[in-house]
Amino acid sequence: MITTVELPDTFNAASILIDAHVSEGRGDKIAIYYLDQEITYAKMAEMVNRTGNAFKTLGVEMENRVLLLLLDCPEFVYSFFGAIKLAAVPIPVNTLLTPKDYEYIFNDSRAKVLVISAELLPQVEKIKDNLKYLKQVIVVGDKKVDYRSFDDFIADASPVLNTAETSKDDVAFWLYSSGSTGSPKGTVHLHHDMICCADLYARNILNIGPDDINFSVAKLFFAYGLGNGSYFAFRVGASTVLYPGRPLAEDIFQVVQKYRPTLFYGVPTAYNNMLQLKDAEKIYDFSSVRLCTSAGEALPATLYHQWMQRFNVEILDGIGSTEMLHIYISNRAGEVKPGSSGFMVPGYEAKAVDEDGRELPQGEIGTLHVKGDSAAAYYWNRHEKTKQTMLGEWLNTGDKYFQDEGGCWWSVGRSDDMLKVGGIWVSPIEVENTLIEHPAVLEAAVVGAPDDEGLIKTLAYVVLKQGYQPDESLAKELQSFVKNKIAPYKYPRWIKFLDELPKTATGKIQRFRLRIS
Ligand code: 3UK
Repeated sequence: MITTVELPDTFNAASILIDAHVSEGRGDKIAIYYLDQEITYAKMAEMVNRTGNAFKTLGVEMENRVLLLLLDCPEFVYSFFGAIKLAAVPIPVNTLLTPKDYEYIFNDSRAKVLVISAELLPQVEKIKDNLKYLKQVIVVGDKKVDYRSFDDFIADASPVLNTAETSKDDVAFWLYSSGSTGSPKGTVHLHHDMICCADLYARNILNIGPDDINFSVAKLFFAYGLGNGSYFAFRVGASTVLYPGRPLAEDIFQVVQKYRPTLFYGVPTAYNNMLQLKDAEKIYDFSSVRLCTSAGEALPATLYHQWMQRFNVEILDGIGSTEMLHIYISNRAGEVKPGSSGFMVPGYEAKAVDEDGRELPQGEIGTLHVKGDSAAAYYWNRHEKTKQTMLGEWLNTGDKYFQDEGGCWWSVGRSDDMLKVGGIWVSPIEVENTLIEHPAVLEAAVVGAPDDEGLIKTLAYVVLKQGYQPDESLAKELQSFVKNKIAPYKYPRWIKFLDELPKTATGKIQRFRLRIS
């Protein structure tokens, strides 16, 4: 087990993740599978250098930010590590946002250069007159008359690039945290952070090695996807499959069948959608996958069991965040506790605290604070938020958790989602997980709503599976179903049927949109 990650004071993440493979003789190994291309470590290192040199010609210097608004593709990797090798600061941006969001992020970051997928250009063109700092746009994909193409941009750039002299604590990249309320926050990560996550989580928990092929349903712009789809593989000389399309269930299965990944990184919604495909386990070959992971939101136990039964491979649920960069509490292969987040990843520490920040005894629900070397240094230009979240060595996750007698951590929702009904905590997640065990229910979101007395009770929004009709008798049936499965006081006093649930761009249910005050 690796419990501490030692790095020299002078350190650049691109040296270990990109250049070491060539200097240590692994240049011919495949780093990236993309459509019909197989990109070796040598080719990747050359393209990283060319891209870094091309950034220099635009005047990009140490500490300058570069925005990446890219679908998953090799140019993402070249731009990300090309910038890092220069000591510039790449900022991968969520590709599912609105023009208004881009206006905020681009101006907040003050980046002068944007690398963008051609498909996403229309989203930015709508707001281009409002962008105060952006000067140069490089387009990946179709050639656009008004813009410089990525291919032209790097065509004459030298394939040799010296690594900038960075310290292990230099800023390496930012990620904007999606946040269900308020503006997104530029979360600042340092050069040592990626190595820390790769060693503590991917090597310790997934036992990742050079023969692994990684495929992440979560995209590279997401902190979860960035590790899964890039630096986990590059830490150990393994391969990654990059897929630019939307993660529809059939397409995910087809990607798996084509590239035969050994590690599959999903999110609960994706597993749920994949399970909705009748006979998928008979139609598609999933046998190359030795381990699946899940993060982003808690994986309900029923999904774990259904998946296990049909695909015979474990899903390791683990909790991570943009701030911690990757997963710090996770289930272990062979020892999964379905419905839980699992145990501490070696090298991290956690505690559940009360409102005054005092550590609570085992078994009590509190706010989860976590400590570990991959934690973000601060939020850009958000001093108050930084002070509320980064508490010295500890980081306030805003999640409600408790630890059982065995040391396993269980999520009971976000601080702001937890409900007190009749003075007792009710976890909306527990009620939701119970509802989706009912054969008619596809998805559920539970929120607090006031009754005639102004007391908070639970209200469940339910999306039905195809073939089921919403009516009063089904609502009653669902209520008694919950009453019979968990503590009766937790049953939803009201059931409302919806066609779909409001979700963030990354697929999390937005309970706050459903709340009635
Ligand atoms: C929630 C979970 C229960 C939790 C992420 C893995 O999701 C990631 O990052 P975000 O910044 O959101 C963080 C918040 O999402 N959450 C995530 N995973 C779980 N809740 N069980 C889980 N397994 O509220 C957390 O604070 O979008 C996940 C790796 C890197 C990540 N950035």
